[in-house]
Amino acid sequence: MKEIIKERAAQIDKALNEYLPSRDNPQSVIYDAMRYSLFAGGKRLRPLLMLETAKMCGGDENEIIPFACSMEMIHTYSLIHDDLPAMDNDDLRRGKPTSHIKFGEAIAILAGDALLNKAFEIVSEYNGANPQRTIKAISVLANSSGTEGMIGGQIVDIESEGHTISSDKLEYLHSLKTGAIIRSSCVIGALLSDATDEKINAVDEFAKNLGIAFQIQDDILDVTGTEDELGKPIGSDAEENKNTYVSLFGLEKSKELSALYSGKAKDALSVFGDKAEFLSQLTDYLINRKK
Ligand code: GRG
Repeated sequence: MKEIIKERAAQIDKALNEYLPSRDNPQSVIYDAMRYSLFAGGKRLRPLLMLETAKMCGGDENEIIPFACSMEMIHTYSLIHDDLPAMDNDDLRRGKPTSHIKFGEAIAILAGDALLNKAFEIVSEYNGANPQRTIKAISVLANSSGTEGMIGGQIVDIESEGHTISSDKLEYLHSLKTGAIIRSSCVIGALLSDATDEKINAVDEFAKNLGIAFQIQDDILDVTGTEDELGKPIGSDAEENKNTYVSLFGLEKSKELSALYSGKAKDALSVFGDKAEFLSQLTDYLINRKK
């Protein structure tokens, strides 16, 4: 498992490096800032999910590297902006000073914006075998990172700070903030592999539950992890009065919930038989992760 994760990360890193070289021009600092956050050591989980879903659906995962890179750029942009003083005001991310600490706020904002633009530039130039599916995949990418997806979840999160919300609202918040691009990573992998609607729906159900399980583990790690392991401060959720699975349900119940959702995720893969082995194992690996 760890070997495959490492190999996939190296494959993505190589492609990202080609898509985003340093440049010697008057605005060179923007490439430096984009690369700084992009290569700060993320797990490359979303590209991994996209590529492995494509493989499970019988597609050629190497064909969809551009989409996988775009997804990682969008994810990285969201982290840069999330760390800004106007949002979470964090100084450390992926074990390194956050973008605004290193480059200042203006460049950090622009680096996030530029990563988002670059992501859509890359996929709009994609020349896949099925143009209709490509357009659909671009629409899924845009939707999941926008107001009905990640940005929507971030809004609900910001507006929920400082008061306790219901468990339904917490699930709604996380299914958008964290879940939406995990879901679209998998759905795009299926779409671009010409999967049937039945298989796309199964993949969607898998990813929906995985996203929640992943977030619960993230909340657990914010309490039980170490700054060294996580590469970011721990206890920040409680400090910022954030609603989390741990604050709402406590640690033990959160662990049970994470097992429940990951079980549902794995069940959704049954239609794929043996081909689902890797994603099923990855689900267990992610809910037991330490970082
Ligand atoms: C600012 C538009 C905007 C959105 C911000 C995704 C997000 C919304 C904020 C990031 C903060 C956070 C803790 C989100 C929960 C999702 C999550 C666990 C992100 C971290 O993903 P990993 O663990 O990170 O895959 P790496 O660094 O490994 O890529």
